[in-house]
Amino acid sequence: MTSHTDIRARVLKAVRDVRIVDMHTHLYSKGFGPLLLRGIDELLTYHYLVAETVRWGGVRADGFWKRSKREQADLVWQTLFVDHSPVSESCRGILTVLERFGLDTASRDLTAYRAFFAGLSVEEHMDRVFELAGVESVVMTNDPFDDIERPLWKDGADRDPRFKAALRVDAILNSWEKTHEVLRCWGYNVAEYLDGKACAEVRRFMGEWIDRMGALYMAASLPPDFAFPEESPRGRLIADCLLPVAEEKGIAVALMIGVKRQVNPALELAGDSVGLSDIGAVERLCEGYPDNKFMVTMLARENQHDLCVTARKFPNLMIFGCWWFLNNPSMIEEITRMRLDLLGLSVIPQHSDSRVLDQLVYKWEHSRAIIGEVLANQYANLAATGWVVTDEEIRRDVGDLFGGNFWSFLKK
Ligand code: RAT
Ligand code: ZN
Repeated sequence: MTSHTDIRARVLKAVRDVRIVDMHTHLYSKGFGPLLLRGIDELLTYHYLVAETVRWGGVRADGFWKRSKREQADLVWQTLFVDHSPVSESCRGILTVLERFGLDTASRDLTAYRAFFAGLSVEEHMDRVFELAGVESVVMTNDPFDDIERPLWKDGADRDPRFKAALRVDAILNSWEKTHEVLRCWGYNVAEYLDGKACAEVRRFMGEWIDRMGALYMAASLPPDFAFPEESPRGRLIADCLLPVAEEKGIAVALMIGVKRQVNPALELAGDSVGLSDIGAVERLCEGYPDNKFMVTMLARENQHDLCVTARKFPNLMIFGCWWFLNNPSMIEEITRMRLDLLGLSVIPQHSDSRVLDQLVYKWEHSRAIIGEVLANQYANLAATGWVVTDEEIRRDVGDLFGGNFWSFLKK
C-alpha cells in the first residue's frame, strides 16, 4: 500500500525529471543575432520589471526608456532589489536564475553577475540554460513583419533543432488598415477592402511563410472585445484566410485572448493590460470549424472557468498556459487545479513566454514546483480510494502534460 507521502515524492520526481517542450516563447536561436536576449541586463530590463520599477516613482516611463540598457538595469536593480525587497515573481525569478548558475545572491554584487554572464559564449550559455531548465525544445514567436527577423528567414536563418517556429499573424489580423500596404509593397495584390482576390493573396502569403519557417502553428493575440464571427477585416481574415490555410496545412491556430494593448503607451512593451473576454467567440470558432485545431489561452483570471468548460465541449480546443499576468504562483496553482478537476490531463498546463534565454530556468523551475504539487494532490486523492498507479503511468501522464499533449494535438 503506498502512502500519500510516497505518491507525492514519486510525482514530484517525475515532474522534476521531465524534459519540457515550451510551446510559446519569445526566444530565438543564435542565428537570429540581436533577437536573442540573454544575461543579467536583459533579465533586469524585462518589461514585467520595468512596470514594477516605474511604479515606485523614481523615474517616469519616458525617462526610463531614454537611458542606456545598462543604466536601466542599474535603476531596476537599485529600485527593486536594493531599496525594497524583491518579493514579486519577476524579481524572485532573477534570484532563482543567479542561484542556479551558482552565483552568490547574498552578495548582491551586480558587477560580479555581469562579469559572469559576459564570460559565457552564446553556445555555452544556451546549452547550460537548456540543461538547467530541463527544456528539450522551445517554440519561437516568428513575425514576418519584424524588420530584423524577416531578412534572416529570407537568407535562411540557422536552424538549431531546439528552436521551432510559429507564424505570428497579429499584424495581419489586428492592423489590417496598415498591413495591407506593406503586403502590397511586397508584391501581394491586396487592398484594404478584402474581396475574394485579396483573401487569396493573404492565403498565399500565409502559406509561403508557414513553409519557409516550417511553422508548427499560426498565432495571434486578441483584445478583450474579440468577437467572432464579425463583419470586420479581422472577422473576414480569420474566416477566409487564417482558418482555411491552417486546415489545408494541417496546422493549429493559437489564440491568446484578452490583452488590452497600450493602456499606458509611455510604458511601451510594459504598457499592455487585461480585460474580460467573451467565451462565445471561442465556442463559435470551435463549433463552426470542426476541422480546425485551436490552442487557446485567455488573460483574464475571470475567463479561466469558461475556458475549461468550453474545452469539455470541443475536442478541437486545447487550452494552454497561464499567460503573462497569470504566470504567478498563486494563479498557476488555482488555474491548474481547476483545469485538472474539469479536464483531467488533457491540457497544456504551462508555457513560459520567456523573452530572455535565462528566464527558462526560473519560469520552469517555479511552474514545475506548483504544477507538481497540484498534480501530486490529485494522485493522492486517487490513492485514497485504493487506486494504484505505477511510476511508468505517472511518467506517461507528466510527459503528456509537459510536451506530449502539444505534439499529439498538432498531429491530430
Ligand atoms: O508575456 C509577454 O511578454 C507579453 O508581452 C506578450 O509577448 C505576450 O505573451 C504575447 O505573446 O503577446
Ligand atoms: Zn507571448
